Amino acid sequence: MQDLQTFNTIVLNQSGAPGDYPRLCDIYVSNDGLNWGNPVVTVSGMTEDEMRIRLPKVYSARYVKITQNRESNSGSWWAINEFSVDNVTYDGWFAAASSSGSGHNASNAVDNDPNSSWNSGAAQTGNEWFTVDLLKKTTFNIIILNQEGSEDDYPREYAVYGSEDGVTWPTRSLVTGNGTPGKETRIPFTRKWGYRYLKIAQTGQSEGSWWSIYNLSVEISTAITHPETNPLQIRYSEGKLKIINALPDSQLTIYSLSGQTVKQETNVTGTIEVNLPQGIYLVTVRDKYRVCTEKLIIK
Ligand SMILES: [Ca+2]
Repeated sequence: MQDLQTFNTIVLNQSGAPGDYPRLCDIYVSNDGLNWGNPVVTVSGMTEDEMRIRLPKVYSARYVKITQNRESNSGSWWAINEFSVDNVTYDGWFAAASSSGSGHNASNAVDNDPNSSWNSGAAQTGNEWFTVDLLKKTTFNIIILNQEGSEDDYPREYAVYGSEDGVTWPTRSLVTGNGTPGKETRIPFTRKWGYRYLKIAQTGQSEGSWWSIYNLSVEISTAITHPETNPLQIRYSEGKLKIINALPDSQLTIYSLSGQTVKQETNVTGTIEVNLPQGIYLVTVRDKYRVCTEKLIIK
């Protein structure tokens, strides 16, 4: 660009050939045009007149390189009518990902639109990551990954990292766990953390499922103060089950030894009367975060 430019957005105008958008591209910036380092962002294109590509932060650089990394199914070329950079003020969070499916950029997971989504564009191998810039240091004790439109695309295993600058990430994670099939994966923490930058690494494998996020949010939830220090417990005495530390919406199921459900109740807290014939049963109580199973012997 001949001189140093300050920018956080790259604009690719392709209005002359909207179908000739880059299917998947890596963007690099450099001060000398020789040393490029790692891509600052990876995005997938769409048929549109102009692609505005948001970078993870404001860069001061003279050189920009864009590599196009995916074959077009329709035999399209790649066209740019006009290239420019811009430095604009953003309100929303910034998100980036290790890869993106066509039309499913990382920004779709932080746009507050329940219908738009990011996905990894490929089956989970354990090497995916998703980063979010919350724009300021933010306190949270739960991360919620909404995956409502693709309920099987939950992260099989995850590790969450926090960073002060979005560049240096600690080797030690804040938490690890398994995602949940269904509408959302809730990632609870045993204490409150404050970070501006978050990274969720997907460390499990799935043969068929991609990883999708429709909406990512962080919250402080008073309902989950330290689930690990207040473990879910089940006790039985004289015809009554006592459920300890259950959260609202928890569900109790009693199974016979052959696996049949003999009793089911929702919103269990406190004490529950059990009127079952003599025998051995399994009792399970589950809430949003935990499952507790105990053997129940009725004499
Ligand atoms: Ca969305």
